Amino acid sequence: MPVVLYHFSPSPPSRVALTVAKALGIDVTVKIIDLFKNEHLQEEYLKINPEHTVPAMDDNGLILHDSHVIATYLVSRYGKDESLYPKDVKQRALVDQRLYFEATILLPRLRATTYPVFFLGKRNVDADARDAIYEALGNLEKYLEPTGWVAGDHATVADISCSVTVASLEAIGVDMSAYPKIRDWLKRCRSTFRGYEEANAEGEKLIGDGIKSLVGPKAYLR
Ligand SMILES: N[C@@H](CCC(=O)N[C@@H](CS)C(=O)NCC(=O)O)C(=O)O
Repeated sequence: MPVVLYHFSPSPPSRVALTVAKALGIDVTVKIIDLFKNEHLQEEYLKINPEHTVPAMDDNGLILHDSHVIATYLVSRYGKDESLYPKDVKQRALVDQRLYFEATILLPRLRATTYPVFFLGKRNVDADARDAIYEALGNLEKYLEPTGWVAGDHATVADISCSVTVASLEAIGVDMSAYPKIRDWLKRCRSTFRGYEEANAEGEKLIGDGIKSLVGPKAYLR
C-alpha cells in the first residue's frame, strides 16, 4: 500500500512532507484536507491527528503528524542512501538543529502573521511580528555562510524544510533583497530536489496571492 499524505498545498509544512516524498521518488497517495473548509476539524481526520494539523502521514498503519518527523522517517525508511539525513552523529545533530530552527522559529514566525489573516479576520501585519521574520532570516543568512547549505556541506532534509517555508515568506511579500545567500540557496534548492516545483508551485501561489489580497502587497515591507 502506498504511503498516504494528508495534505493542503498552501501549508508550508504540508509541502515539506510532499517535497521530501517526491525527492525520494516515493509513490504517495495524496488526500486533501482543506483547512479553509474546516476539514481538519472533522471527526475522521481527528482520529488520524488529534492536533488537527497538516501534514499527517499513514505508512501502512504508522501515523505521524509533524513535517520534520515525516521528513526524517521517509528518508530513513525509503532513502537509497543517507545523504538527505546523514547517519554520522555530528552531521545528523546539525541537520536536527536546523529542523528545530524551522519548527520553532521560522514556521511559527510565518504562522504568527498568516494564521490571524486567514482564520481570524485580521487585515494587517504587526510590525513586531514582521520584524521577527527578518531577524530569523538574518540568522539563516549566517547559517548558509560556510557551505551554502543549512547543515553541513551538502543538501539535506533541513534544506527542504527551511527552504519551503522561506519560499512561502517570499511569496507573501517578505523582502529578500538583503539576503543574497538565501536567494542563491533558494534557487539551488529548487533545482537540486527532484519534484520541488511540482510539490510547491500551487501552494506558494495560493498562500502568496491569498495573503497579498487580504493585507496588501506591501504589508511585509519595512
Ligand atoms: N509542527 C507542525 C506544524 C503544522 C501546522 O502548524 N500546520 C498548520 C498549517 S501551516 C495547520 O494544520 N493548522 C491547522 C490547525 O492548527 O488547526 C509541522 O511541522 O507539521
